[in-house]
Amino acid sequence: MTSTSPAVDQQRKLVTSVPGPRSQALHARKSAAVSAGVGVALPAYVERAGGGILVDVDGNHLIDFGSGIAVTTVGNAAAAVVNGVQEQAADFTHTCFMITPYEEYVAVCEALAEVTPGGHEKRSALFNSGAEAVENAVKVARAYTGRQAVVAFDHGYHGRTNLTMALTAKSMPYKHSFGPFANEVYRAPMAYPLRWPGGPERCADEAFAAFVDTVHTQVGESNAAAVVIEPIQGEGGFVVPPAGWLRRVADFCSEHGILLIADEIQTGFCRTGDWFACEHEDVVPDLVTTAKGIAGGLPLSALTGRAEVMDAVHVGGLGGTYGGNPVACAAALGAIETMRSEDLCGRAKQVEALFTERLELLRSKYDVIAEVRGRGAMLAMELTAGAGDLRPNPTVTAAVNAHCHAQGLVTLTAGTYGNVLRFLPPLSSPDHLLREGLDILEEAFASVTP
Ligand code: PLZ
Repeated sequence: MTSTSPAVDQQRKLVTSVPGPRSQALHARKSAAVSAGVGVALPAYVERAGGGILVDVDGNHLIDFGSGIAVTTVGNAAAAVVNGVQEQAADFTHTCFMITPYEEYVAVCEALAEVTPGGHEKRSALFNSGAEAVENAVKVARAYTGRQAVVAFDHGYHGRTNLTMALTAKSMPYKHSFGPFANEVYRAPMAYPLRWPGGPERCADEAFAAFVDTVHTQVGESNAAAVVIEPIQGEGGFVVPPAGWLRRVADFCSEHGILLIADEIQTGFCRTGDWFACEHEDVVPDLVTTAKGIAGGLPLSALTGRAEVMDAVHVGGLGGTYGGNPVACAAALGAIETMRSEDLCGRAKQVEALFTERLELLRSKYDVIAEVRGRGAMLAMELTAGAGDLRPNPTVTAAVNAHCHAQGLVTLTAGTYGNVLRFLPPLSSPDHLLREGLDILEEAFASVTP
């Protein structure tokens, strides 16, 4: 356990069913007050959290394998984040950086220049959500290149705003009934080894050829402003492209003056065992979008890129009332400091070793588990019909997930077909909770598979 979470007892404890009566009462209020469009995966209402535990209003201590979708990488209510937030909130909560600026915004941009891939000169701009960072990446790429088209990938996820819905691949629940979508967005096949028609061995070559073909025939190289890619896909099911594929995409982009936008919103900030997932592939993107793990739970996102690209925008072209809010910036400075001082990249690699051994054991036992994949503390298993039949198995996925929830383990699903269980534990979680969570997962498979 890290030093960031002393307050919450680091033990799983179930004192009621999950969700318990108080959570159920709150959920009834939720249904009467909150739009039905806002779904809830596990209606256990949280009161406190820290280390690897979420405490609900009934007093249940749940093991967290989700980090609020890869956000609380440094742990919930991490000490440096809490201190930064408290001090900053007492000093001032808002001025609007575009009106009267403050040091914390500049300091976050300096930190981003240090930790993002590449030693070149960089500039950043700060926003509130991941989707907003992606939207601004497209704006900057268009302004710099004077071109309009943007290429995204099958199974990709980039947000819920109009432009990012267009970039996101999956219809239900993200796009269904919400069109029309922004135009000049094109989609290329993703290098998805398990599901590549020619098989995993041919995936790298054939997927690269298909990408080149899409750009050449459907877009035209000279019309393409940017290619937007998650180096490991998040919502799409933790799809890890074959080694070398991203490098080839990057080289193709630079050959044709197309900017490479790496969406590291889910993969960034130590999650995969490196500061950013592109590093593993030795790829230096022109623009990087970050959010989630950046500020330990406060809403903050960033766009970081080559100085000449980021500075190509006219003065006043980027901004927003709250972008780079001082309290969120103070939280980010605390979170980044914690990642450094506690070597959370190293911790993510330990988590990978601990999980991979257990998940592979499960895969050898249950043939519905077609693949274990991911990197660092971003790991997943894809469930299929079994015995070489790759038809997606969302039914067993949902049953395993529900069993985990009832036992006090917060797991998440993902994937275009809803057949991926994904694991994103906070890097502040002690080993004994990770092991206990994996025990519960094992019981879940034993109880739901015939
Ligand atoms: N890009 C790669 O993972 C957010 C979304 C969950 P926002 N992923 C979780 C949901 O159902 O809304 C995400 C991401 C990648 C962009 C985003 C968007 O980030 O902060 O949710 O806007």
